[in-house]
Amino acid sequence: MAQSGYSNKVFPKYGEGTQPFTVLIEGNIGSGKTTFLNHFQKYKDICLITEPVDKWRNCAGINLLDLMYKEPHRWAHPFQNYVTLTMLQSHTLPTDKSVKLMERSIFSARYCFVENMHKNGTIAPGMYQILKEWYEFIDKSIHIQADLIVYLRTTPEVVYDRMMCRARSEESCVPLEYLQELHELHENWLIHKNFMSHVPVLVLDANLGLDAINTEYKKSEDSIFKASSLQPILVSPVKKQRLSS
Ligand code: TTP
Ligand code: MG
Repeated sequence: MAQSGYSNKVFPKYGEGTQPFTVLIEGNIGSGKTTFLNHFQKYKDICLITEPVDKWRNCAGINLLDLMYKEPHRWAHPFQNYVTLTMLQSHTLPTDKSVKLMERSIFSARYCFVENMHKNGTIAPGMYQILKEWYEFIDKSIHIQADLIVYLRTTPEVVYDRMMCRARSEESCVPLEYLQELHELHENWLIHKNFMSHVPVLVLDANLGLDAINTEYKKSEDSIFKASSLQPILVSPVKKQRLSS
């Protein structure tokens, strides 16, 4: 049966023209995405959006992240549905700032996590198909601003050690192989450019320890300010005190 109606008309996507220059911070689990974002707190005109992991750990009192790791065959699919919703909320969140910096995106959920769950059989073909159709529908109807991707590139062994040290309770069962699989998918996407090749990618060496990484962060600051034409203004010391109190 023919699809109804709209075939020749181009309708605007939801959220089109509402978002500022947007930088997506990507990289494996434990690569330092939150730390990277925190580095930009000192600037005035930047909207920082950390990942909605708190929502994933507390969805009306239910820890979906934990359930996903404990019973993946049952919970990975609803979990990824919720990730999609919460990421969309972040992508479309209104802001009057000139630049938005986001920890992850709907794209890493799709190209790395969901692909991996499909490949290793954690989600059944029907579940994968539902998520694919959601993504296709979103592509057509919702505007996702993406002007630059910062890839915090690591080796799986380094992030495995970090993940074990920070000891987020839900992740205690995550094996090194899982991080290796996710690493390959990040590499396919951001280095080999299998998807979204039109968005520029800035690659940083995120294996470095906290001291050395500051130089890498500085490099990225310059690139972000240049690409977005933002004149960086520091948050005043008084405000800074208020933020941290
Ligand atoms: P990350 O999104 O990698 O965030 P992080 O805070 O661990 O990273 P960083 O240290 O660099 O700040 O992962 C958060 C958790 O959510 C992790 O256990 C992996 C999981 N996750 C999924 O299972 N599916 C997804 O689609 C996403 C985005 C995360
Ligand atoms: Mg984080």
